[in-house]
Amino acid sequence: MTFMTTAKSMATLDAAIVGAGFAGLYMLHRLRELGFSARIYEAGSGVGGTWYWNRYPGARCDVESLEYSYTFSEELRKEWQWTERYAAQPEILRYLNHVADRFDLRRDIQFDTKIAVAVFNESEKQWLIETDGGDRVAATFCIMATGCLSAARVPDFEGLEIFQGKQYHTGHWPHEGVDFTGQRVAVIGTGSSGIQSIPVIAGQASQVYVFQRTPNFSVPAHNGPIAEDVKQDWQENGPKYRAIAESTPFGLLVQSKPAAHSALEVAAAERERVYEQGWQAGGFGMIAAFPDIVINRESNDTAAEFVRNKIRGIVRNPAVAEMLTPKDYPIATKRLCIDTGYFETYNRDNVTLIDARATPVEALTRTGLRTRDREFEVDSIVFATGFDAMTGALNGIEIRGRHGEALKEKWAAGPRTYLGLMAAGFPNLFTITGPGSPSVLSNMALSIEQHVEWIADCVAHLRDHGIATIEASAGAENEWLNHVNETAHQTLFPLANSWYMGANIPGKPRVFLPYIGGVPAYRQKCDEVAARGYEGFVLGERAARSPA
Ligand code: NA7
Repeated sequence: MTFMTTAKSMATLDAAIVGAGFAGLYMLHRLRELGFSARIYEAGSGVGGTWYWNRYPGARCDVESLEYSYTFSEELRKEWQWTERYAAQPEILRYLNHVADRFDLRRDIQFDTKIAVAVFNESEKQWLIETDGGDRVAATFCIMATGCLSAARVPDFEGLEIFQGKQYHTGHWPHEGVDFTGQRVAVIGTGSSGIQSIPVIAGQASQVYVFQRTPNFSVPAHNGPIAEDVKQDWQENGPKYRAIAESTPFGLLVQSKPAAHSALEVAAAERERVYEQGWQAGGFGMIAAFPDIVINRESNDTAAEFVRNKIRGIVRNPAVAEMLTPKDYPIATKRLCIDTGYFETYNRDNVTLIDARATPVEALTRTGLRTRDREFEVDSIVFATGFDAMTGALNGIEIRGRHGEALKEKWAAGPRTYLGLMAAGFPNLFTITGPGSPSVLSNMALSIEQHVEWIADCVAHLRDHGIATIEASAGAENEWLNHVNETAHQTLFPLANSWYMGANIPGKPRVFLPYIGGVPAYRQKCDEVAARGYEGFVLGERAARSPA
């Protein structure tokens, strides 16, 4: 489908924002504060993005609640009280609803609306946007707040339509919840979503069959209530902690005190002590202990072996423990999972682990599913099979820039952006936490705030200087892409078949999608670019009409 009408009869906006998650909500607020007219288009019936859709049992953020928060408003920061160290999905969704209400955002959000087409009109210098319901809008700026993990994916199994039981994808979980009591349940996939949901499902179901293609490294969350003194400390020092987090590679406080030396420079006993301390503390601390864990294979092996031994110590059946033990990729190069009782779940009598690499799921049947070896009769199938990460949601929209070029075509060999913010040939189209930015390799809340503020400052600059368009120059885009790739290849990340590499989607180009140069270097680059009059961007003609 291609946009055919002219802009004449359409509503016009300064900015159309796609998505009402963490990013879209703040973008709307920020633009409104600057006096722009803006509207969010959101596929769901409510705000929340990831936290609206991912309602599977056990869903939690793997970044600590106190850090996974907006910091742009002191009032908001002071009035909101997180209850748990790692907030569960309902609490995060409540938070985002609170934000939407507090800043009166809903009146500029159109729910139940997917953007189908966005085409840049060269003569008007506007984006012409069409929704799945046929609504049309013209906007000077189109801002994609579409999320990095929002295009849920069910593998292309034969028989999906003939299975008579219930099927669920963790990323599209029914709002009313699912009671698995007494059921036989198949769970396919052991990434974060599988690892979080399997213990909860196993507590209800009569029998759970877990189909594992690749075992994952996982460390305990040690979740629990946040102590009053910790809350108090954050009330007083929250901004200070955010500033410290911003100085760390992944924007996480837990990285603020890494050892100054390689994991290999300490005696084995000391290393073990450090890892044990991290394990006992819970969360990402264990792999943040030494600075070279994701750079040096030998260092990485020491951390990986520590976790492997933990798995062997927890899981009673040695054959099952071996199956659960990752061996063919470095720890943390697939996203490290943070769990509550995951490996312990395999000590239950009602949980069976199936090696879906040795015996892949071949097809769904009327009563369950079939591998090469045997059939499994089940009442429900849970697809914890992940997402077309970072590019899936964008490629799901027909986006056309100058000369009708499709973004999907431009990105056929992998996404090309400058700073993960803009793509050459697509003027006035911004991607919040787009490919080529730290995004999923950072605390998303922190990176979203940085992007939103950069984009808001940028469009205000254009308005104030009467400039109609901004776009990445082809040269800057090339240089950035090379830098993103070179930086990734200085690490161990490309060694894993991860969604960071696009490896989970058949046919997807195998390139490293986020930027791993670290939050501080990235922020500095963005700030410098802006301070030098948007270096690397082409600022277009004077506006025919001034936005706002
Ligand atoms: P992930 O991390 O992409 O995990 C998906 C899982 O599904 C993973 O174990 C895959 O195995 C598995 N998978 C995918 N396709 C198949 C087939 N055909 N057969 C068997 N198993 C399959 O998605 P999540 O939703 O768990 O987590 C996404 C992110 O959300 C997470 O990293 C956090 O950042 C939050 P594979 O490893 O590809 O062999």
